[in-house]
Amino acid sequence: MSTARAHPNIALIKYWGKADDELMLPAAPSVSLTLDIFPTTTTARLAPTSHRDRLILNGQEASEKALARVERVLDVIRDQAGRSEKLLVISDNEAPTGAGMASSASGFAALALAAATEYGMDVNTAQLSRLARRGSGSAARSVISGVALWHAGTDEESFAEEISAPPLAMVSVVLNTAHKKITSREAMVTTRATSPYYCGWVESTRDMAAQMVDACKAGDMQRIGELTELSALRMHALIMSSEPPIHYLTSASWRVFELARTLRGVGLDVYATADAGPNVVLLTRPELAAEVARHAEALGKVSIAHAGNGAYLVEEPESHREVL
Ligand code: 2P0
Repeated sequence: MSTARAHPNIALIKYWGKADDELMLPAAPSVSLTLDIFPTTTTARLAPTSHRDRLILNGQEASEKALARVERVLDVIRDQAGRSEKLLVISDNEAPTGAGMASSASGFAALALAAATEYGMDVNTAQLSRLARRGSGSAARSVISGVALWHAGTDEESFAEEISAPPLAMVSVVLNTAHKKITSREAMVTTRATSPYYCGWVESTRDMAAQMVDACKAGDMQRIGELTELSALRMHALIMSSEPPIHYLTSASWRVFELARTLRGVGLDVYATADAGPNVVLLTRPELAAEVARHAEALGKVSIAHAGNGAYLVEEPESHREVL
């Protein structure tokens, strides 16, 4: 059996829209920070006598929908490995429910490494990133440690790689809002099909990603922060311009964006970003994280994260051995 671990990532330059829905190719590059909190640990074991893969997620037999998504990725891996045996997959997420951290990025990054290893493949990080991408676009980035640039382009070209960056911290602010969730995948399709701003978004994201790489390499915290907030605001403006409109940010979210502006007003490097939901994440310097968290505590439940490792192999946990 083979066990791998991976962590969630938060995009500094957002991915929103695919160029190819089947190959999971993004319309534009994106840049993210892999975090050091809420890992997913996934064990894969060959099940040569089974006719179907099996998935146990957080101790429970997974839904047909979740299993089908995993099977699609495993089929790609089997094809490349020249293998046909099915797998038993056991996966556990440490993100508490409602933590506002989607587990698909860490989940598919850990799955790709565990499964490729179990099939005897010797994959480098670029290959692994391409495989993880087939499960969820953002998973391509969770394979990578620290700051990752995920390239757009062809199947071969579209993988994430590490880029040099200064130390960064993120303070996630989970807001207490009941919110009807439209999945990113569905919302991306609606946006692409209906927003008149979509082409502008894709073009400006190419430009922001290039600027972000330069700012990271130069260690320019202010520019990294400005671009991070700009990309998030442009993405949400784009999403709101879909027909029918899609709203992820709430008045509580905007209060956290306001807090970032207020703190910048007193000279602190604090910038806000948000994904496909109401929760907001504050990007800052590691030495400011505790202070930023104190300021944000009144607005939501805070957790502090720093740069984390990409996907790596670990010993299988006792709980997985019991299932096996
Ligand atoms: C991101 N998001 O760059 C953007 C910002 C959400 C908002 O990547 O369809 O779960 O599986 O490729 O990766 C979430 O979308 O979508 C995402 P699929 P995914 O982090």
